[in-house]
Amino acid sequence: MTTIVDASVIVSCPGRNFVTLKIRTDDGVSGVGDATLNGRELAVASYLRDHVCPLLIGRDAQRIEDTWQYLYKGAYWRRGPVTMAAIAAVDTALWDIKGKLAGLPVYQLLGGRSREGVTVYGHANGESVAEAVDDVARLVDLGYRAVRVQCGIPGIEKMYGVHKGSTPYEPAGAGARPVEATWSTQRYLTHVPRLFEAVRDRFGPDLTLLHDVHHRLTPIEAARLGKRVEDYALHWLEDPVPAELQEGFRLIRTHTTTPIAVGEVFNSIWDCQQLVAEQLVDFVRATVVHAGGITHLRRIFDYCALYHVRSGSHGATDLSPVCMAAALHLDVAIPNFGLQEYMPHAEVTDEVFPRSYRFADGYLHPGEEPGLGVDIDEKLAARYPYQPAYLPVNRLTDGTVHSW
Ligand code: KDG
Ligand code: MG
Repeated sequence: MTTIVDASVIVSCPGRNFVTLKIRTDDGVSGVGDATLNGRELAVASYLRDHVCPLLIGRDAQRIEDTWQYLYKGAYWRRGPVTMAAIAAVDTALWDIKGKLAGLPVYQLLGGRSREGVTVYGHANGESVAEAVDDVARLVDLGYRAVRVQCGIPGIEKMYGVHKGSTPYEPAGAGARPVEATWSTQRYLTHVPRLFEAVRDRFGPDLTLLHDVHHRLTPIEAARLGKRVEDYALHWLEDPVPAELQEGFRLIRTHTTTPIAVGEVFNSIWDCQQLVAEQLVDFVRATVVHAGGITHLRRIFDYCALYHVRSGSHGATDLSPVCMAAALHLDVAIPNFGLQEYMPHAEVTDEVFPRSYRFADGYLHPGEEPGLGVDIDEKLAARYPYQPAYLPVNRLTDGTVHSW
């Protein structure tokens, strides 16, 4: 038996806030797990420190499934982003330890490679259509095979996914309160088709294109947009509506053949059970940190495979390099991999999280180091203390709170 002797939570802000769990065992092997929940970081840190870490001491580090069930069923209160991010961190760290003990990269423990590399999509954006089209060219030059495109909308001041400058896009704003943005569905629906018409004109039919609606439409509005952009053959239209109402996606499906991706905020298989079983979506975007770790995400993707639904994991910068490493081991192993989002982290983040995964020719490669191939430099992390930061709140022009 390999016994857990220590579990500590590291909250740090190298470029942005991250919560990381480090588990140590009696034979000197340690593992890391990401527990970052953007804008609610300290809630997960407390859940781990106050309620989970004490329970881990003395447990067998090799019993990953049993520990998962113990934390999930044993809490009585199931699911939810805070609980599932905490369980994910423990699960990820235990897979890291298991890989190191076996002397194998984690993907080998998941069945080995199903592909040579993990195809990723990058983010292109611009205030205007012309700027966004130029930004697509930048990504194509970097070797990306798939590109998500967002652009400013005339009359909407702060548009999701659009930013200036060369630093990575970061929607969470530092400060004690969220910034507020305004939204107009009418303006958005009029403008987006023009963007994709321009992108297809410049790049032709072969480039894989995606767009993130970021939960802002109703099902019938989403149906209208999906129908309107069919000629531009998007690979997916992401989060067209908030997905609490799973049956709402039937309405979208009835009207359009534009493929649908959903689920970056999902934290359990039950969030997509009906969406998948009724084949109402094409890609599930859950990822390791928010969906219960490698163990639970594997269960979600195996379930998806029965219904021709593929993975499309979330990979924004608020998921730490620990989450990205874990996602890549799963991506490279599962049979129904679709696409992986990749937003490179800031340099300072990469310094705090040394990692073996690397980008080449449009793919990410998890690397061959035993375990996940990622760690946290705790001394360096301590130089970047937590800073309050929140995601924006959205309002309609009359002041009504809308989904952001
Ligand atoms: O924390 C929220 C971000 O991760 C989210 O806004 C990014 O929608 C997103 C995406 O597709 O990357
Ligand atoms: Mg998204």
